[in-house]
Amino acid sequence: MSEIKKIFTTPKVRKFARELGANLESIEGSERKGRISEEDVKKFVNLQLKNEKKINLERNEFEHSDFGEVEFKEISRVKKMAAPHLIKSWSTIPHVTHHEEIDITELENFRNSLTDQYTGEKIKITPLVFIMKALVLCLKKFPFFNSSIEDITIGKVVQKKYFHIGIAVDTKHGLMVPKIRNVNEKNLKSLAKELNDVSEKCRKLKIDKKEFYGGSMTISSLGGIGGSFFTPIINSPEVAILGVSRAKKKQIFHKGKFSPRIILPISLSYDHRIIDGAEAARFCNELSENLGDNFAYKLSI
Ligand code: CAO
Repeated sequence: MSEIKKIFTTPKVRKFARELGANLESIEGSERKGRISEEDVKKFVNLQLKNEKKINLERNEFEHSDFGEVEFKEISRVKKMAAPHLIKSWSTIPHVTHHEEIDITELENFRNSLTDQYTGEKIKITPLVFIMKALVLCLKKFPFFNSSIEDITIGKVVQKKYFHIGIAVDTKHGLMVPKIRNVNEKNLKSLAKELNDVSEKCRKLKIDKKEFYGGSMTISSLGGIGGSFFTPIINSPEVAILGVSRAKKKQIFHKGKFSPRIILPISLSYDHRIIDGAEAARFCNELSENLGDNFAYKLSI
C-alpha cells in the first residue's frame, strides 16, 4: 500500500486550493519541509490550465470542414454555465456506479389506483415522488450520503441534518437541478405539486439561482423517457446521485413461481473517497426495501 502523503500548509492556503479545485496531495511544496505556499498552488493551477489548453490544441489538429460540409452552432447559456461544473465533478470525484433492479409492483398498483375521493378523477403522482420519500429514509440511515467533503486532506466532511433533494430537470435551455426542500416534512401530494411547480419555473427560466444550491443528494430521472441504467455524474459538492430509469414489466421468479412484476432500474453513483462499495450496496438494498411490497408502512402512507 502506498504511504499517505503528509501535507504541510496553512488553513488559508487549504481554503485557497479548495476554492480553485486544486488537490493539495498533487502539489509539491517549495518551502521548508515541503510546506505548500499560495504561490505553489497558483503555479500548479497554471500548469494544469496550460496542459488543458495543450490537449485542446491537439484535438484541433484538423478542421472538420476538410471532410465535408459543417455548420457552427452555439450551445445554450445554461449548458455553457454548467460545463465547468460538470468537468470539475467528473475529473475530481472518483465515481463508482452501482446498479440495481427494484420490484415496485405493489407501489405501482397503489399509485395507479389513486383517485380523488370527491371527483373520482385519477390523481397524478409519478414514481419519482415516492422515490424522493424513499431516498430520504436511506439518507437518514446512511448519513454519509448526505454529506459534503470539507477537506479531504485532513479527512473532514460536513454532515447535513436537512433533506433537500435535487431534481435534474430537462429543459429546452439545458439541464437544471433545483432543490426540493425538507422532503421529510412533506406528503406525496404536496411534493408532487412542488415538483411540478419547480420544473415549470425552470422551463420558463423563472427560477432563482439560490434554488440550485444547498442539496443533500440529487435524483436524475429518465423514467419518463426511457432506458435501463446509466452512469449519472455526481453534482458536486454532493457525494452521491441516484439515476432512475424506466420501470418495465418483467417475468420474475417471485414467491416460488414466475410472475409478471414491475421492475425499476436504478443507478447510484457515489464518491469512492468517502463511500465504500459495500455501503453503496446496503444503501440500494434499503432503497429496495423502502419501495418494495412494504412501501406503505416504510413511507408511512
Ligand atoms: N418508470 C416508468 N414510468 C415513469 C417513470 C419510471 N421510472 N418515471 C416517470 N414515469 C412516467 C410518469 O408516471 C408519467 O406517466 P404519465 O404520462 O402516464 O402520467 C410519464 O412517465 C412522464 O413523467 P415526467 O417525466 O413528466 O415526470 P417525473 O415526475 O417522472 O419527472 C422531471 C419530472 C422534472 C424529473 C422530468 O420531467 C425530467 O425533466 N426528466 C429528465 C431529467 C434528465 O434529463 N436527467 C438526466 C440528467 S443527466 O444526468
